[in-house]
Amino acid sequence: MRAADQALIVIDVQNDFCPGGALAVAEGNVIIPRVNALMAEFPVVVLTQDWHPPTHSSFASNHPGKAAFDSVTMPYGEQTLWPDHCIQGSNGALFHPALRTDPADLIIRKGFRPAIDSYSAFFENDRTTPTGLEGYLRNRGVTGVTLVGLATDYCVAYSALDAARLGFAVTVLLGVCRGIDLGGSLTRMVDQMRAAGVALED
Ligand code: VGL
Ligand code: ZN
Repeated sequence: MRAADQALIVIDVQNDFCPGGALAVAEGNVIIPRVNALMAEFPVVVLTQDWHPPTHSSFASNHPGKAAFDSVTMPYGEQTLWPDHCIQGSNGALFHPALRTDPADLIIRKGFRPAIDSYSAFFENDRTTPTGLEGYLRNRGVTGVTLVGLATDYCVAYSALDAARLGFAVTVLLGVCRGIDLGGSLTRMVDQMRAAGVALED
């Protein structure tokens, strides 16, 4: 068991990000056995769940004339548009059936406000609206976080960068993540994580 101040944060291991899902990440399901094994090693375990209303502004379907993977300018900056995914209450929003959820102490949902997307588990895409996760971790005495899950270059990377900015010691286990890689985003975000002092391991 890791030290009492170490948390595992499992990002978005949901049906829609696994093969066959609406925003499938190649091999997204392959990481699940390692995620399950890791949960037994950490005294604090958090799962995140992307959780959008059907009217969500990150969906291309809500922007007439736009297609999935186009981008638009929102009040908070550039926003990539996605296929409809992780709609609240849908099968696609459920955790993958092979993911063990019993070991989780907390499940944090994000992306539920129609007007703003939330890649990070800590802040929405304006980088200022908190999800509450920081307070939870601090109240539990957590100083170090290890991140795994989907997708490496979006929700995992944004979460890791925010955690580093907040002063947590951050490790990302790249072998227990899979990426979307849109226009070179995987290399770009891995470089950003390294530059921010995130420990990158397998
Ligand atoms: C994610 C794009 C849109 C992710 C979530 O989990 O990385 N990516 N919503
Ligand atoms: Zn999403």
